Amino acid sequence: MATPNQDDIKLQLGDVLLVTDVQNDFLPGGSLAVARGGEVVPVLNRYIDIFTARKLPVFATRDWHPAHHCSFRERGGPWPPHCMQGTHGAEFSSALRLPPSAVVISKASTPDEDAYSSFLGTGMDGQMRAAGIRRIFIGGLTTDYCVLNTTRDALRLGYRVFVLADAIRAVDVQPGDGRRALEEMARLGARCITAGEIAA
Ligand code: VGL
Ligand code: ZN
Repeated sequence: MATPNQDDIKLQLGDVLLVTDVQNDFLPGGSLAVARGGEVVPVLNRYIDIFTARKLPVFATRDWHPAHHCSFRERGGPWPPHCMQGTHGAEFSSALRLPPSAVVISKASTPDEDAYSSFLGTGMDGQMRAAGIRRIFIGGLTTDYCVLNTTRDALRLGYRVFVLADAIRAVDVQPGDGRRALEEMARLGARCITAGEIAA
């Protein structure tokens, strides 16, 4: 059998779905709610169905801060308190249908360091390599922080990255941040796709 082409959008062994930070605090009603963040949930559920039907792995990341994390305003950081370990705000959306086999990656859990990339200090690269993963299909929250920084690191580490354009939303602290993040990811070599392209 011929080696599958790394750029072929057709799912293949070595592909992973990376569901990023679909946590209550980033969703409507949460302390750092992302505009229209809830819209990613049904779309991600569709991707989850596609990947699990093909027996491909699903990883799910969560922002997992201790109380008084350095990224919080009380410590001079940019954000309101959010995604504190063990709180309702840090839980995955109950509408997200993660499979029981999903590998959960917790990030930014050190009090004095922030981490927007899911690779930073999590061991995710090692876990993905051990699982034979070569291509990452990334969606979730937020386009301009975790998705952007994780994509940058993934590309640097040699993975192929497909950004799920229909399953991401931006914080947009500055209007246009999400659009610029998408442009940067594309410039760095990520490919933007939508569910219709792989569901066929
Ligand atoms: C994130 C804002 C604050 C993210 C984390 O994971 O995208 N954004 N903390
Ligand atoms: Zn955070």
